[in-house]
Amino acid sequence: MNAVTFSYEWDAPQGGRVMNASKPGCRTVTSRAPYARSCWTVFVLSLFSFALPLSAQQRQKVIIDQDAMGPAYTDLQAILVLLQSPKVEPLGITVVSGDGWRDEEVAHTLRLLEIIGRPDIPVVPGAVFPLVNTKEATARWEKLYGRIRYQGAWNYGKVHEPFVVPDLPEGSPTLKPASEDAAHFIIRMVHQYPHEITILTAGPLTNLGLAIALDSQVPDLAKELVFNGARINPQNVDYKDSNLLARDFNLWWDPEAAHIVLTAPWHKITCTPLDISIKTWMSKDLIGRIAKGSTPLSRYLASFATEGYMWDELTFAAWVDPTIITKQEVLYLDANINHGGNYGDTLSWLPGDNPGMGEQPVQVNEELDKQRFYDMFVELMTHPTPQARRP
Ligand SMILES: [Ca+2]
Repeated sequence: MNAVTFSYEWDAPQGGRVMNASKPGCRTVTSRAPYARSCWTVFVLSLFSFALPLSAQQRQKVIIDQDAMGPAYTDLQAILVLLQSPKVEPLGITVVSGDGWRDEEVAHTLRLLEIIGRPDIPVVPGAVFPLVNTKEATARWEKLYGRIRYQGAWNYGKVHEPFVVPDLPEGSPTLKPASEDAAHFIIRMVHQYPHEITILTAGPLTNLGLAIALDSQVPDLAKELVFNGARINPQNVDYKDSNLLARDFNLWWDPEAAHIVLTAPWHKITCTPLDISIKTWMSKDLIGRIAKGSTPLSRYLASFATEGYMWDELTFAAWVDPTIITKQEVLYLDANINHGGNYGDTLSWLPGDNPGMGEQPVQVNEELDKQRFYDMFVELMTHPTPQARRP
């Protein structure tokens, strides 16, 4: 990726639907002349933007909400997509249980910030448990309806008690988390910067559900919501966690919170569902390209990154550079909160078919330019961390 393309990506306007990813930075035009002028303008501007770091006013404020299991892994690698982008001003990372327990995830996140030189970013502990769902209720559910293979902190990896923080392979952090809780942090930030903050979340939605329950102004005061979750109707894919077409972990772990969030009046919602995430793959080749970097981050990823779907990286990268996405569809989404056989499943409707019970239109990412995504990811993971402090 050359410097011009690189710099344009960080300055690309947000939220646009770009169907022609073969011409990065140049959206659909009606004649050759405007296209040429447009590209020349982009070229000149990009030279300046590459030379000059974005000011704090120009960077886009984000709150990163995540079940931040590590080391590396999709959760922390997605956080890195944002922290490595010069266009992003991270206000804080709010952590929720999901893939792991909150306190272990907080420790992994703090250690990562130490490694990349961003100890200034607050790490804010959030919900340890879902609002209603429990491990015991899930065990009862399985007696009736069958096995649920992936249950995050309840059955994945080295299972331990919720508040235990085991020794971390990447080393234990000396940094401490914020004393505020995630819900109140989110509320405080959206009031401090009304309509400026993009909330990007790629874990269970408990923190956001709690924030909205405490203060119903949160969705209106945020600029937009970007989330990973839902499972619409994946086709022709080799993904076998279950044969049920509608179960996705982030919605399933806390369906009630997901229902609160998905029926709240956000100004804009963008979803990266399971369907598109499983078209990506963190391959050995990709890890090898990152390992050639010479930064503390690239060395960290060389040590700890593993092969797998790039669920959360794609979710956040598609917001940083929307031209990665080549097809979107507007759907209305919710989580099933009936405590029967479909508890926690994704509910989805075409516009006009939705029941009108508060569900919101969601821009659902459906197709991507994989090579563009992979190249962007390698570039982000190997260049120096913006705003990094060195001891
Ligand atoms: Ca996640």
